[in-house]
Amino acid sequence: MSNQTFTMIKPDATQKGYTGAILDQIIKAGFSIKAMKWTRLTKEQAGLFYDIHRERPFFGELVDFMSSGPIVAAVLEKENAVADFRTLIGATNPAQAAEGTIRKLYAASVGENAVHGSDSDENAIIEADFFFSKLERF
Ligand code: FUP
Repeated sequence: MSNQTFTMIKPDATQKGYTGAILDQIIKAGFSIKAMKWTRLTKEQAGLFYDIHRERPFFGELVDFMSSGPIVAAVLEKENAVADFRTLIGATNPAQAAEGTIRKLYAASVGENAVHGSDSDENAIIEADFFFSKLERF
């Protein structure tokens, strides 16, 4: 069990002005920020990040959406970070997300679902390394 996870606040949420509220909810849930940046993915970068979904029917839409506006990328630390963060954000489809979760509060659909959270310790490391060098983590 690792104590770090990786998140993105996705373009739908940054463009609707939810960045501050989402960060506030993350911090109040006990996560501390180890690295963070405001950036925008190119289509190529979004495709590389979601490479595992390349053969899925929604891949094109996913890449278009994830490169459609700015995102916040961050590395978060807390005991049991991966599982606790998945609980905080709720189900991939906001219609199935539990009350009070970030996706229930801020997501519009399964495609535009406000936040990303790593699904395993292994992927948390891969995803954090995609965005951040060692010099950017404190
Ligand atoms: P999650 O781990 O909750 O982000 O969900 P997945 O890894 O299953 O999916 C990654 C992203 O693909 C989701 F955030 C949104 C997108 N997606 C779709 O657009 N349509 C789908 O049917 C499933 C996922």
